[in-house]
Amino acid sequence: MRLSIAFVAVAAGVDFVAAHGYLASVTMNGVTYPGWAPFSDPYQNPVPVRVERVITDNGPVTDIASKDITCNKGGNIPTAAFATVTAGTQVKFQWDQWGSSHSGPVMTYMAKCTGGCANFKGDSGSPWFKIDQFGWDPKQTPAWGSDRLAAQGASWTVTIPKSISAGEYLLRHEILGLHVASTVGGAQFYPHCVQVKVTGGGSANPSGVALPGIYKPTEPAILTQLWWFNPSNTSASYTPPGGPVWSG
Ligand SMILES: *[C@@H]1O[C@H](CO)[C@@H](O)[C@H](O)[C@H]1NC(C)=O
Ligand SMILES: [Cu+2]
Repeated sequence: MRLSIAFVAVAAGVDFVAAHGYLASVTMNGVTYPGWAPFSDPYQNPVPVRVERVITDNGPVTDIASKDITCNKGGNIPTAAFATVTAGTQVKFQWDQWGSSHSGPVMTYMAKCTGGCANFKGDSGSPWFKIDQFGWDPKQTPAWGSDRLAAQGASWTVTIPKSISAGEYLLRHEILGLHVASTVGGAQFYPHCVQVKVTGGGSANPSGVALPGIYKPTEPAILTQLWWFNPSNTSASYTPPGGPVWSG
C-alpha cells in the first residue's frame, strides 16, 4: 500500500518535503558555526546573525535562470557574520538530513567578494570557481554524491584551495536532486552560501563561472533520468554541471 502510493506520487512528479534538508552547521579551523535554520531562526528574538545567508525554507530552486540559483531563496542578503578558514584546510558541511529519494551530485563553489561580502551577491558576471564535486561513480557504494553525503551522516568535507588569495569569499555548497529531472525544470538545486574570511593562502584569484548562467535547462547533467544510472548500464556516465573543479 505504501509502496503503491509512493509510485503514484513519483509518477505524478510529487515532491517529498520530508526528504529535503538544509545546512545545519559548518566547521572550519576547529570552530562549528550554525547555519541558517529556516524553521526556527526567523522566530527567535533577537533573530540570530548566522555566517550563512538567509534561506526561506528547505525546498529546492528549480528556475536556474533566476538569481535564486546563486544563494537560494531568501534574497541573497549579506550577513554581518563570517567564518574564518585557513587556505589549504578542510571545511565540513553538516546538513540536518538528506533523503535517499533525492539522488544527485554534490558541488561546492567559491567566489571572492569583490569590495567585501557586505556589497557582494555573486549573481552577475562570472565570479565563481568550483572547488569540489562528486557526481556518480558506479565503482563506489553509494554511487551518487548525495547518497554518499547521507551515508556519512548528512555531512560533506571539502578542502579550501591552498593557493587562493586571502580575503572575503562566498562559499557555496549545493546538492542537486535529479529524481524528477526527466522534464525541463524538474532538477532541484539546493544551494547554501556561507560567508568566510580566508587567511593564509597564495596569490591565485580564480573565477570564470556564472551563477546564474552556467547551468542550462537541457544540458545532459540537468535534464536526465535517474534510473539510467545503475551498475548494469555499463555505458552510463554522469558529469556534474558547472564545469570542472578548478585545477589550482
Ligand atoms: C545508460 O546511461 C546513459 C546515460 O549515461 C543513457 O543515455 C542510456 O539511455 C542508459 N541506458 C539504459 C539502458 O538505461
Ligand atoms: Cu524534493
